[in-house]
Amino acid sequence: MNENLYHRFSQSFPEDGRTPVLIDAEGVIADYHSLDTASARYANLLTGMGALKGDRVTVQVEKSVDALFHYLGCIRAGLVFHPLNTAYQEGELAYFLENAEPRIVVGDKTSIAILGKLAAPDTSVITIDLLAEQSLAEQDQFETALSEKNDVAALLYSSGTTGVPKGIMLSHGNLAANAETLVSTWGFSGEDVLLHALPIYHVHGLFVGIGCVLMSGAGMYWINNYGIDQILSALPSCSVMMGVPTYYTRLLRSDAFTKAHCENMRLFISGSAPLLTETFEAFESRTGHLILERYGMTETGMNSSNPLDGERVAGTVGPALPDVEIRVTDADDNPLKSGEVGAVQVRGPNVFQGYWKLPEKTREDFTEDGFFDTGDQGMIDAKGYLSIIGREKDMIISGGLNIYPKEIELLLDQLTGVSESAVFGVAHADFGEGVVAAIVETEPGSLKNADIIQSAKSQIAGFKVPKAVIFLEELPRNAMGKVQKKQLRDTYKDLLS
Ligand code: MLC
Ligand code: AMP
Repeated sequence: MNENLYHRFSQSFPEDGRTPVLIDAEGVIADYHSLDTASARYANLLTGMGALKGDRVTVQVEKSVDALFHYLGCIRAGLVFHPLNTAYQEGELAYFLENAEPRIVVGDKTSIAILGKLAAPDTSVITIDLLAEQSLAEQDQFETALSEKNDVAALLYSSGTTGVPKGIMLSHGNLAANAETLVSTWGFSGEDVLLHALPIYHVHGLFVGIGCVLMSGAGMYWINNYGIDQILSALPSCSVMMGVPTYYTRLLRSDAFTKAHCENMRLFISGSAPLLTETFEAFESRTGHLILERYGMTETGMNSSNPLDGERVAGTVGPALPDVEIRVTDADDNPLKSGEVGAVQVRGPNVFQGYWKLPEKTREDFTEDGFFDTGDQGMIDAKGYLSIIGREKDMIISGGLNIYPKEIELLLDQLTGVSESAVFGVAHADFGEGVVAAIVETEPGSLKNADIIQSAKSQIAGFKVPKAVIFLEELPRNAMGKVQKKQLRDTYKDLLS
């Protein structure tokens, strides 16, 4: 059997190819037949450019319909799709291009010059616009590549506590199994229209959103950039919405948002960051809907979800998905009893194939009996519902995007006049958590906040740039010399709210 993700999707496509798959404010953008032929043309074009099964295609482009068709073309051709956040700057991109060793690099007008400069000499570097134009000359049929379950379909990077990004290898089997489980857990069908406003360079928008739609023959209302007016005008045409918590807090802050917008909606899903109980409650009282919170990560796809039909409990991420095992353990990987807090570990067909070129690190993160250690701390209650209590990893989640303090600290420490720094997260009214940098100067009084922020802005993606900088005479440390981030978080907890 062909385990290629696109092949698995295509088995759920509606019989009538004229069924809409993409709509927007103007009407139908694409039906299933045109999605199939467009992805075939991209697959023909990419293979014609010399890309072979398993080759990486690195992509840094704004969200668009062409970007979606190109993604599906890569999958169909058995190529490894490697998407990058469009906010990444030159210094960040250099590492990804060197490490992933792509055969083809795709950018857009704004990024192509830098991508071209950074790519290895034998790489094809091309804009998505030119690809789209050239694809029109290709055959609109393509025999989807034969893939095995464990063949890698996508490579997504996550930074990690050392500040060096790790490539996460996700297979066709991982992505298909998770999409199928989510379709049945959340009751997706051909009747659904998903409000798709998430970026398509992360797991949430790329695999969860698109995966649920294509694995059930549903439709998507396609929004390239999250904007409150677009969401409000889209909602009445939709039945399901997916978002990070910021999407919901922004909706609640809009006085124009009422129950009437939700008349056709059956489900609001939140994930990628903790949803505050106050958001859950305010949303219920405004709309009558209980937001369904689920939990996942790039390495594993989705692991747990509050139920579609049963009780949705605020502050929890629900029971494990049907084919996923979740346990909470002590430091020696021994399972703990319900109610006890420990490491969250996961096993199942959703769990990734390993870190790209890092077999040692992969071994470290799996237990002997095959569970992946997520780095999250949690607790499972007597009903089997998981709560995420904290993180063992030093990580900030801002507006659903992960930021690893080490990476920012390494950058700040290199600035002239900085002796040392500590980066931590505090509550932020819009983004859930916001980045704060504490800096010790080599000469007290010599640096200005604005200069530090400006330097950071010129070197790293905007979402990682500290929202506030504070100057300290020294960093708080324990007897072992370790910086006390908890103390910093507690002292400055109201700085950004
Ligand atoms: C943008 N900015 C952010 C930010 N996004 N700052 C902190 N955190 C963020 N997430 C900054 C910009 O650099 C800019 O700074 C200013 O805020 C406004 O930028 P913008 O582009 O206008 O912001 P906006 O379009 O409003 O974007 C905010 C957002 C977006 C929340 C809509 O970040 C978003 O779509 N987040 C979702 C990310 C996502 O898909 N996560 C899933 C990961 S998968 P300045 O200084 O220049 O003004 C995963 C697994 C799982 O985690 O379980 O799902
Ligand atoms: P990423 O590495 O971007 O895939 O982010 C995954 C991390 O996001 C997880 O390890 C969790 O720490 C966090 N996360 C995802 N969903 C939730 C949720 N519903 N509640 C709390 N944390 C979450």
